Amino acid sequence: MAKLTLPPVELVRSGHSACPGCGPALAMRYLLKGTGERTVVSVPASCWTIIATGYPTTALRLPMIDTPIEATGASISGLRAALDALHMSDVQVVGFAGDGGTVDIGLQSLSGMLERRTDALYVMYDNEAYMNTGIQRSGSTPEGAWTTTTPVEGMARGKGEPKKDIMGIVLAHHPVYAATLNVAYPEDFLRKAQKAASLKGPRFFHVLAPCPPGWKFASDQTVQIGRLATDTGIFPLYEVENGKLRVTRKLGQLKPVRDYIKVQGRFGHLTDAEIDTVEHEVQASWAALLQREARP
Ligand SMILES: Cc1ncc(C[n+]2csc(CCOP(=O)(O)OP(=O)(O)O)c2C)c(N)n1
Ligand SMILES: [Mg+2]
Repeated sequence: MAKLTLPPVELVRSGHSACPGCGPALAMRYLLKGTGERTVVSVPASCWTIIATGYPTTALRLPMIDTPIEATGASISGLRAALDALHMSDVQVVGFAGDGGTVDIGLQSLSGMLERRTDALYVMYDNEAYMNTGIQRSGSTPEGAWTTTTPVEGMARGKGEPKKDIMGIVLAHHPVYAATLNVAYPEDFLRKAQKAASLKGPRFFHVLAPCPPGWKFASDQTVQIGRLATDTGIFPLYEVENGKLRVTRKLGQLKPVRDYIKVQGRFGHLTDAEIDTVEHEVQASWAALLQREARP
Protein backbone atom coordinates (compact mmCIF):
# COMPACT_ATOMS: atom_id res chain seq x y z
CA MET A 1 0.00 0.00 0.00
CA ALA A 2 1.33 3.44 -0.91
CA LYS A 3 2.24 5.53 2.13
CA LEU A 4 0.47 8.87 2.13
CA THR A 5 1.08 11.70 4.52
CA LEU A 6 -2.19 12.56 6.25
CA PRO A 7 -3.14 16.21 5.67
CA PRO A 8 -2.42 18.24 8.83
CA VAL A 9 -5.83 19.98 8.76
CA GLU A 10 -7.89 18.96 11.82
CA LEU A 11 -11.63 19.48 11.33
CA VAL A 12 -12.47 17.54 14.51
CA ARG A 13 -11.59 19.58 17.58
CA SER A 14 -9.80 18.09 20.56
CA GLY A 15 -11.63 17.99 23.89
CA HIS A 16 -14.76 16.28 22.58
CA SER A 17 -16.63 13.68 24.61
CA ALA A 18 -15.73 10.40 22.86
CA CYS A 19 -14.51 7.52 25.05
CA PRO A 20 -10.74 6.84 25.08
CA GLY A 21 -9.81 4.73 22.04
CA CYS A 22 -13.08 5.51 20.21
CA GLY A 23 -12.98 4.09 16.66
CA PRO A 24 -15.84 6.32 15.41
CA ALA A 25 -13.90 9.42 16.53
CA LEU A 26 -10.99 8.37 14.29
CA ALA A 27 -13.44 7.69 11.45
CA MET A 28 -14.76 11.27 11.43
CA ARG A 29 -11.26 12.68 11.77
CA TYR A 30 -9.85 10.78 8.78
CA LEU A 31 -12.97 11.27 6.70
CA LEU A 32 -12.92 15.06 6.96
CA LYS A 33 -9.21 15.18 6.12
CA GLY A 34 -10.25 13.61 2.82
CA THR A 35 -13.44 15.55 2.02
CA GLY A 36 -12.00 18.89 3.17
CA GLU A 37 -13.28 22.09 4.69
CA ARG A 38 -16.17 22.65 2.27
CA THR A 39 -18.18 19.81 3.73
CA VAL A 40 -21.58 19.73 5.46
CA VAL A 41 -22.23 16.74 7.72
CA SER A 42 -25.60 15.27 8.67
CA VAL A 43 -25.34 13.22 11.88
CA PRO A 44 -28.31 11.21 13.17
CA ALA A 45 -28.86 10.13 16.77
CA SER A 46 -25.83 8.00 17.64
CA CYS A 47 -22.62 8.21 19.67
CA TRP A 48 -21.51 10.92 17.27
CA THR A 49 -24.31 13.28 18.24
CA ILE A 50 -23.06 13.03 21.81
CA ILE A 51 -19.43 13.43 20.74
CA ALA A 52 -20.16 16.49 18.58
CA THR A 53 -22.91 18.46 20.24
CA GLY A 54 -22.42 19.26 23.89
CA TYR A 55 -24.58 22.40 23.53
CA PRO A 56 -23.60 25.18 22.97
CA THR A 57 -20.29 23.83 21.65
CA THR A 58 -19.49 21.56 18.72
CA ALA A 59 -16.58 19.25 18.03
CA LEU A 60 -16.65 19.97 14.29
CA ARG A 61 -15.10 22.97 12.59
CA LEU A 62 -17.71 22.88 9.84
CA PRO A 63 -21.51 22.91 9.52
CA MET A 64 -23.32 19.92 10.96
CA ILE A 65 -27.01 19.15 11.23
CA ASP A 66 -28.45 16.81 13.83
CA THR A 67 -30.83 14.44 12.03
CA PRO A 68 -33.50 12.00 13.28
CA ILE A 69 -32.00 8.52 13.40
CA GLU A 70 -34.11 7.16 10.53
CA ALA A 71 -33.62 10.10 8.17
CA THR A 72 -29.94 10.41 7.23
CA GLY A 73 -30.49 9.47 3.59
CA ALA A 74 -33.45 11.84 3.21
CA SER A 75 -31.59 14.65 4.99
CA ILE A 76 -28.59 14.48 2.67
CA SER A 77 -30.87 14.42 -0.37
CA GLY A 78 -32.50 17.62 0.93
CA LEU A 79 -29.19 19.26 1.78
CA ARG A 80 -27.90 18.52 -1.73
CA ALA A 81 -30.99 20.04 -3.34
CA ALA A 82 -30.78 23.14 -1.15
CA LEU A 83 -27.07 23.69 -1.81
CA ASP A 84 -27.54 23.22 -5.55
CA ALA A 85 -30.36 25.78 -5.50
CA LEU A 86 -27.90 28.18 -3.84
CA HIS A 87 -25.29 27.44 -6.56
CA MET A 88 -23.07 25.74 -3.96
CA SER A 89 -22.56 22.51 -5.87
CA ASP A 90 -18.90 22.38 -4.82
CA VAL A 91 -19.87 21.69 -1.18
CA GLN A 92 -19.51 18.02 -0.18
CA VAL A 93 -22.64 16.61 1.46
CA VAL A 94 -21.88 13.81 3.90
CA GLY A 95 -24.19 11.67 6.02
CA PHE A 96 -22.38 10.14 8.98
CA ALA A 97 -24.52 7.47 10.63
CA GLY A 98 -24.04 4.49 12.92
CA ASP A 99 -24.73 0.89 12.00
CA GLY A 100 -28.08 0.77 13.83
CA GLY A 101 -29.14 4.03 12.18
CA THR A 102 -28.18 2.56 8.80
CA VAL A 103 -28.77 -1.17 8.49
CA ASP A 104 -31.92 -1.13 10.64
CA ILE A 105 -33.67 2.17 11.35
CA GLY A 106 -32.47 4.24 8.38
CA LEU A 107 -32.32 1.56 5.68
CA GLN A 108 -35.36 2.81 3.75
CA SER A 109 -34.02 6.35 3.74
CA LEU A 110 -30.59 5.17 2.56
CA SER A 111 -32.21 3.15 -0.22
CA GLY A 112 -34.18 6.20 -1.36
CA MET A 113 -31.10 8.39 -1.45
CA LEU A 114 -29.18 5.83 -3.52
CA GLU A 115 -32.10 5.25 -5.86
CA ARG A 116 -32.63 8.99 -6.42
CA ARG A 117 -28.95 9.20 -7.43
CA THR A 118 -28.33 11.89 -4.82
CA ASP A 119 -24.91 13.47 -5.21
CA ALA A 120 -23.70 12.78 -1.65
CA LEU A 121 -21.50 10.49 0.42
CA TYR A 122 -23.24 8.28 2.98
CA VAL A 123 -20.82 6.99 5.64
CA MET A 124 -21.85 4.19 7.97
CA TYR A 125 -19.46 3.86 10.89
CA ASP A 126 -19.85 0.35 12.17
CA ASN A 127 -19.20 -0.22 15.87
CA GLU A 128 -21.47 -3.27 15.54
CA ALA A 129 -24.22 -2.34 18.02
CA TYR A 130 -26.43 0.49 19.29
CA MET A 131 -23.63 1.76 21.52
CA ASN A 132 -24.92 5.17 22.52
CA THR A 133 -27.99 3.74 24.23
CA GLY A 134 -26.15 0.94 26.04
CA ILE A 135 -24.77 -1.77 23.70
CA GLN A 136 -27.98 -3.21 22.22
CA ARG A 137 -27.60 -5.60 19.26
CA SER A 138 -28.11 -4.21 15.76
CA GLY A 139 -28.47 -5.95 12.40
CA SER A 140 -24.74 -5.33 12.04
CA THR A 141 -23.70 -7.06 15.27
CA PRO A 142 -21.76 -10.22 14.37
CA GLU A 143 -23.22 -13.64 15.13
CA GLY A 144 -22.27 -14.91 18.56
CA ALA A 145 -21.41 -11.51 20.04
CA TRP A 146 -22.55 -10.61 23.52
CA THR A 147 -24.62 -7.42 23.82
CA THR A 148 -27.00 -6.28 26.55
CA THR A 149 -29.94 -7.58 24.48
CA THR A 150 -28.16 -10.79 23.40
CA PRO A 151 -26.86 -11.98 26.76
CA VAL A 152 -24.66 -14.94 27.58
CA GLU A 153 -26.35 -16.80 30.42
CA GLY A 154 -28.06 -20.15 30.74
CA MET A 155 -28.96 -21.30 27.21
CA ALA A 156 -28.38 -17.83 25.72
CA ARG A 157 -25.11 -17.59 23.75
CA GLY A 158 -25.01 -14.07 22.36
CA LYS A 159 -26.51 -12.96 19.05
CA GLY A 160 -28.08 -15.83 17.14
CA GLU A 161 -28.25 -14.27 13.69
CA PRO A 162 -25.51 -13.37 11.18
CA LYS A 163 -24.37 -9.81 10.44
CA LYS A 164 -26.45 -8.07 7.78
CA ASP A 165 -24.62 -7.64 4.45
CA ILE A 166 -24.97 -3.88 4.04
CA MET A 167 -22.47 -3.73 1.18
CA GLY A 168 -24.53 -6.28 -0.75
CA ILE A 169 -27.67 -4.20 -0.17
CA VAL A 170 -25.97 -0.97 -1.21
CA LEU A 171 -24.32 -2.49 -4.29
CA ALA A 172 -27.74 -3.69 -5.49
CA HIS A 173 -28.49 0.05 -5.95
CA HIS A 174 -25.46 0.51 -8.26
CA PRO A 175 -23.80 3.49 -6.53
CA VAL A 176 -21.03 5.23 -8.45
CA TYR A 177 -18.58 4.31 -5.70
CA ALA A 178 -18.75 2.15 -2.57
CA ALA A 179 -15.94 1.00 -0.33
CA THR A 180 -15.07 -0.64 2.96
CA LEU A 181 -12.70 1.30 5.21
CA ASN A 182 -11.03 0.66 8.55
CA VAL A 183 -9.83 3.29 11.03
CA ALA A 184 -6.79 1.07 11.63
CA TYR A 185 -5.61 1.67 8.03
CA PRO A 186 -5.58 5.48 7.69
CA GLU A 187 -3.69 5.70 4.38
CA ASP A 188 -6.22 3.45 2.65
CA PHE A 189 -8.99 5.39 4.42
CA LEU A 190 -7.72 8.76 3.26
CA ARG A 191 -7.23 7.66 -0.33
CA LYS A 192 -10.83 6.42 -0.50
CA ALA A 193 -12.17 9.60 1.13
CA GLN A 194 -10.30 11.74 -1.40
CA LYS A 195 -11.47 9.57 -4.24
CA ALA A 196 -15.11 9.71 -3.10
CA ALA A 197 -14.83 13.50 -2.82
CA SER A 198 -13.68 13.69 -6.44
CA LEU A 199 -16.76 11.84 -7.75
CA LYS A 200 -20.37 12.91 -8.32
CA GLY A 201 -23.44 10.84 -7.55
CA PRO A 202 -24.41 8.45 -4.76
CA ARG A 203 -21.44 7.10 -2.81
CA PHE A 204 -21.26 4.85 0.26
CA PHE A 205 -18.64 3.93 2.87
CA HIS A 206 -18.80 1.03 5.29
CA VAL A 207 -16.26 1.91 7.99
CA LEU A 208 -15.17 -0.53 10.67
CA ALA A 209 -14.86 1.45 13.91
CA PRO A 210 -13.93 -0.64 16.98
CA CYS A 211 -15.56 0.32 20.30
CA PRO A 212 -13.57 -0.48 23.48
CA PRO A 213 -16.49 -0.47 25.97
CA GLY A 214 -18.90 -2.26 23.62
CA TRP A 215 -16.51 -4.93 22.36
CA LYS A 216 -14.80 -5.17 25.75
CA PHE A 217 -11.15 -4.52 25.10
CA ALA A 218 -8.60 -2.04 26.52
CA SER A 219 -8.77 1.44 25.00
CA ASP A 220 -5.18 1.31 23.71
CA GLN A 221 -6.01 -1.71 21.49
CA THR A 222 -8.34 -0.05 18.96
CA VAL A 223 -5.85 0.04 16.09
CA GLN A 224 -4.43 -3.40 16.85
CA ILE A 225 -7.91 -4.97 16.86
CA GLY A 226 -8.95 -3.01 13.78
CA ARG A 227 -5.94 -4.35 11.88
CA LEU A 228 -6.74 -7.90 12.95
CA ALA A 229 -10.32 -7.53 11.64
CA THR A 230 -8.94 -6.92 8.16
CA ASP A 231 -5.92 -9.23 8.29
CA THR A 232 -8.00 -12.22 9.45
CA GLY A 233 -10.39 -11.66 6.52
CA ILE A 234 -13.31 -10.74 8.80
CA PHE A 235 -13.46 -7.18 7.43
CA PRO A 236 -11.72 -7.09 4.03
CA LEU A 237 -10.87 -3.74 2.48
CA TYR A 238 -12.14 -3.20 -1.06
CA GLU A 239 -13.77 -0.65 -3.31
CA VAL A 240 -16.34 -0.94 -6.08
CA GLU A 241 -16.33 1.70 -8.78
CA ASN A 242 -19.02 1.48 -11.46
CA GLY A 243 -19.51 -2.19 -10.59
CA LYS A 244 -15.83 -3.21 -10.72
CA LEU A 245 -14.50 -4.56 -7.43
CA ARG A 246 -10.90 -4.18 -6.31
CA VAL A 247 -9.40 -5.48 -3.07
CA THR A 248 -7.30 -2.62 -1.66
CA ARG A 249 -5.47 -4.57 1.02
CA LYS A 250 -4.17 -7.77 -0.51
CA LEU A 251 -3.52 -10.62 1.90
CA GLY A 252 -1.34 -13.60 1.02
CA GLN A 253 -2.38 -15.75 3.97
CA LEU A 254 -5.24 -14.82 6.30
CA LYS A 255 -4.34 -14.62 9.99
CA PRO A 256 -6.35 -17.01 12.21
CA VAL A 257 -9.71 -15.47 13.24
CA ARG A 258 -8.90 -16.72 16.74
CA ASP A 259 -6.35 -13.87 17.03
CA TYR A 260 -9.20 -11.36 16.58
CA ILE A 261 -11.89 -13.13 18.59
CA LYS A 262 -9.84 -14.04 21.65
CA VAL A 263 -8.89 -10.45 22.45
CA GLN A 264 -12.49 -9.22 22.80
CA GLY A 265 -14.64 -9.83 25.87
CA ARG A 266 -17.86 -9.86 23.78
CA PHE A 267 -16.69 -13.17 22.26
CA GLY A 268 -15.23 -14.58 25.50
CA HIS A 269 -17.81 -17.41 25.67
CA LEU A 270 -17.16 -18.84 22.17
CA THR A 271 -15.84 -22.42 22.13
CA ASP A 272 -13.00 -23.63 19.91
CA ALA A 273 -15.56 -25.43 17.70
CA GLU A 274 -17.58 -22.20 17.30
CA ILE A 275 -14.43 -20.27 16.40
CA ASP A 276 -13.56 -22.96 13.82
CA THR A 277 -16.99 -22.42 12.23
CA VAL A 278 -16.29 -18.69 11.95
CA GLU A 279 -12.89 -19.51 10.42
CA HIS A 280 -14.51 -21.63 7.67
CA GLU A 281 -17.12 -18.97 6.92
CA VAL A 282 -14.50 -16.24 6.67
CA GLN A 283 -12.33 -18.33 4.34
CA ALA A 284 -15.32 -19.00 2.07
CA SER A 285 -16.33 -15.33 1.90
CA TRP A 286 -12.71 -14.27 1.27
CA ALA A 287 -12.47 -16.75 -1.63
CA ALA A 288 -15.78 -15.42 -3.02
CA LEU A 289 -14.45 -11.85 -2.80
CA LEU A 290 -11.30 -12.76 -4.76
CA GLN A 291 -13.44 -14.51 -7.39
CA ARG A 292 -15.58 -11.42 -7.72
CA GLU A 293 -12.45 -9.27 -8.11
CA ALA A 294 -11.24 -11.54 -10.92
CA ARG A 295 -14.45 -11.01 -12.91
CA PRO A 296 -14.00 -8.66 -15.86
C1 LIG B 1 -36.58 6.36 16.12
C2 LIG B 1 -35.57 6.30 17.21
N1 LIG B 1 -35.42 5.16 17.91
C3 LIG B 1 -34.51 5.10 18.90
C4 LIG B 1 -33.74 6.18 19.22
C5 LIG B 1 -32.77 6.10 20.37
N2 LIG B 1 -31.39 6.05 19.96
C6 LIG B 1 -30.59 7.15 19.95
S1 LIG B 1 -29.00 6.81 19.54
C7 LIG B 1 -29.36 5.17 19.36
C8 LIG B 1 -28.27 4.19 19.04
C9 LIG B 1 -27.88 4.25 17.60
O1 LIG B 1 -27.00 3.18 17.28
P1 LIG B 1 -26.04 3.32 16.05
O2 LIG B 1 -26.74 3.90 14.90
O3 LIG B 1 -25.36 2.01 15.84
O4 LIG B 1 -24.98 4.41 16.55
P2 LIG B 1 -23.97 4.30 17.83
O5 LIG B 1 -24.77 4.70 19.04
O6 LIG B 1 -23.50 2.91 17.92
O7 LIG B 1 -22.89 5.28 17.55
C10 LIG B 1 -30.71 4.91 19.61
C11 LIG B 1 -31.36 3.58 19.58
C12 LIG B 1 -33.92 7.36 18.46
N3 LIG B 1 -33.16 8.45 18.69
N4 LIG B 1 -34.85 7.41 17.48
MG1 LIG C 1 -23.43 1.45 16.38
